[in-house]
Amino acid sequence: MSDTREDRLPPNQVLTRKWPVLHVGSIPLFVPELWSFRVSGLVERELHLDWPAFQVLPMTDVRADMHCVTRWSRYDNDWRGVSAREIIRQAGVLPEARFVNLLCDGGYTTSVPIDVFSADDVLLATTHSGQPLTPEHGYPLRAVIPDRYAWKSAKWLREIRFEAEDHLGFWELRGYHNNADPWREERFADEPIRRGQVVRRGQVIDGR
Ligand SMILES: Nc1nc2c(c(=O)[nH]1)N[C@H]1C(S)=C(S)[C@@H](COP(=O)(O)O)O[C@H]1N2
Ligand SMILES: [Mo]
Repeated sequence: MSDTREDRLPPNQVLTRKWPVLHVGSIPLFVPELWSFRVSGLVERELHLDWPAFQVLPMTDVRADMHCVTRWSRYDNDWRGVSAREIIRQAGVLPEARFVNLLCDGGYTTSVPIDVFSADDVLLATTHSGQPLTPEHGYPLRAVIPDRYAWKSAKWLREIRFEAEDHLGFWELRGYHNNADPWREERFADEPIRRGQVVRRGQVIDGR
């Protein structure tokens, strides 16, 4: 796609050719011997992989645009990693699973409904532009969810949990929109959601 295609830039975004680094907290130290990746929750088979085991999973290439809610967009990011569909298949995700909760080194969390996670361009990425991710961009592993604002693309990913319930993540608990569709400009929640609230299918069902 060409950079000049008007329908490629979501509303009120600005194109950047640089690659900004954005996160809360500090970059976690990667210690290969201690690193593990877990797939848990409503699955037939929990996956528990060390770094060598993760790297031999089947890998897929995805070229995708990236849209941060702070209004920068970056086109044509070439990612390589394990597709979300491959994870779903290997773990045997159960039909009761409705949400995917993403947990990172350092405590950052976010979540998406399973249909968003199941899109064919969702990856657990290990490389960008043919090179291993740099530490500031998520080395060794990050989520890439191109159809949502980039705060859903969790860096330093360590676990994904398939669950019936949604657990609001770091930014979602701080007033950001839980759905985060850049084309609909879902930047902020109409009503901030409080810690402890339970949300199912986007509806608050328990307002403790
Ligand atoms: N673990 C973790 N992942 C994170 C964040 C974070 O604070 N912690 N920030 C998110 C936000 S707001 C954005 S815009 C992207 C930025 O990714 P980049 O630094 O590779 O550009 O990472 C997302 N993933
Ligand atoms: Mo962001």
